[in-house]
Amino acid sequence: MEKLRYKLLLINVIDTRVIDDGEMFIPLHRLTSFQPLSLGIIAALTPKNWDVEIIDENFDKFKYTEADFVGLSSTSMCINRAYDISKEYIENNIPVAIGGVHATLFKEEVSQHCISAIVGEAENVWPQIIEDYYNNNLKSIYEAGFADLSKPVKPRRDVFEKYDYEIATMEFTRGCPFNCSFCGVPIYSGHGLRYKPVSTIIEELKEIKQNYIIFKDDNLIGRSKAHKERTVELFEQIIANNIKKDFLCFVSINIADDIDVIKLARKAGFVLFFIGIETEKLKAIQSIHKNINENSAKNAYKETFKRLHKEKVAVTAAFICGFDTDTVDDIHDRAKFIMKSSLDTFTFTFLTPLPKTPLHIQLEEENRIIKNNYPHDWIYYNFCHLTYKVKNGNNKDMVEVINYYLIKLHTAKMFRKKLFKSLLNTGSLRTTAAAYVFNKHNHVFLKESKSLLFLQKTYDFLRKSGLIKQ
Ligand code: B12
Ligand code: SF4
Repeated sequence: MEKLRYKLLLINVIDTRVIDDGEMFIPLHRLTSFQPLSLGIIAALTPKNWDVEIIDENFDKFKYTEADFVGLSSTSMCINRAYDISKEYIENNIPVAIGGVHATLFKEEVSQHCISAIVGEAENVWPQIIEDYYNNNLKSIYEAGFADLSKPVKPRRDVFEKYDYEIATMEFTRGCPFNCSFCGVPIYSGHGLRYKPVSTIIEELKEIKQNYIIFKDDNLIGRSKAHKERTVELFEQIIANNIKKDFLCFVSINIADDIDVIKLARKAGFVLFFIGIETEKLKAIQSIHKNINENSAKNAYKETFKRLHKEKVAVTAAFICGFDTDTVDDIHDRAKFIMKSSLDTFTFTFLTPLPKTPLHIQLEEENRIIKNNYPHDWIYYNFCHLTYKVKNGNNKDMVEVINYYLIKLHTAKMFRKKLFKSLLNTGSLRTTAAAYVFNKHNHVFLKESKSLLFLQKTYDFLRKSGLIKQ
């Protein structure tokens, strides 16, 4: 007899194994883990006679849980753990589907470790997968392609209630029109920008209870005038609908070109922009085809940071180490730049030739990839390892200097100094608090800092009592 109710288990797979001496990988701090939207979307696509449970490994280590069907979402660096989890279920005759970046890039590899590998976006295939499950006819590979975001699936946010996410996740677009050689986004999410209707975003925003919301879009501002107009419409509608939240988002540096757009963004509640600065050296920027940064880099990004700060917007600047133009001295310079510059928070990681990117293809052609025992070696592609042979000097010196600064830059003292500067530069407690929240997971020593925790509690109190508005 057919069952009346089924159980679907969806897992956001995070591999936090420590692998080498060089390992500096920090799992996301549970308070800054963002809701995994993919799982909310799959839950929404699942028929009502299914109970859906999620496990987010940023919070909970996976323990075997009974289910009728299991869906795993994984990046490349976590895929070995996804294979281990999948094996456990398949041994118990429970079918497993794996989707996400890695399955999209390596369907043949992934399909050997599960029942169904999903290439692309769940919206197009999940209802069919459920049908095939009922008919015991699951295919080994599903080619889903890109979803039509003009008819978006509203993620089921009730499944996130299991965890206390401090930051809710939203998405307006998918894809990125730029071509940075180290980045997988144009390959994986597409080179054009696909948009959800602004009205859907507003509807979703009205239902979110968290104060902090991150737009997970790869690049919320895009490149062209038409892109800018869509983003401006989003800002305007947030204001018109009187939505009072603190927003964080990822943007390219051209957001700072237009002061009116910055003003509008801040009025809508966008208090922090995460920008791929990558390096302060012009020649390195040119080597990775990040042309959009060239002008701003010429004056060490000073003007850009100043414009944003003047409008009370904080900057999280992402830095990368190990470009072909980089020497050990360049890494010293990069770290000094981070310490001195007015940027509010930062990330500092190893250049990682993500699979199928132009950078990976180039290094493979030059026979310089050293972590290539796949699938095992995908675990090294977590931005904490050198997976290729550096061009200048040797890997040992490069790893040593990067690790040295990883520790030196991530101290409570540095964090306090940056926060103090944020307050001074932006004159806004609200903006400074957002910078604090976003970067918490980046600072392992933070837990030791009682003064910072005291400040956060005080700020939360002031915000809740309505004393902080700007
Ligand atoms: C937001 C984001 C983050 C957030 C975390 C979000 C979260 N809660 O997981 C933050 C900023 C913390 C982050 C961190 C990192 N990230 Co990140 N991140 C993203 C980003 C921009 C969006 C992901 C997202 O939410 N998409 C929205 C949802 C709806 O789409 P989706 O997840 O792709 O899911 C769809 C399909 O893939 C599919 N699908 C997914 N899973 C499943 C499962 C099943 C069963 C099925 C059927 C379908 C399916 O259907 C979904 C709906 O359409 C992507 C870029 C991108 N364009 O995807 C990078 C990306 C995933 N990140 C990446 C990386 C490398 C990292 C870091 C290592 C970076 C770093 N320097 O430290 C860390 C690792 C953190 C960790 N511990 O895992 C890479 C991964 C590359 C790879 N080959 O694996 C990406 C692709 C960016 C890039 N540069 O290429 N990231
Ligand atoms: S601008 Fe950002 S998301 Fe777009 S290709 Fe470059 S690094 Fe990737």
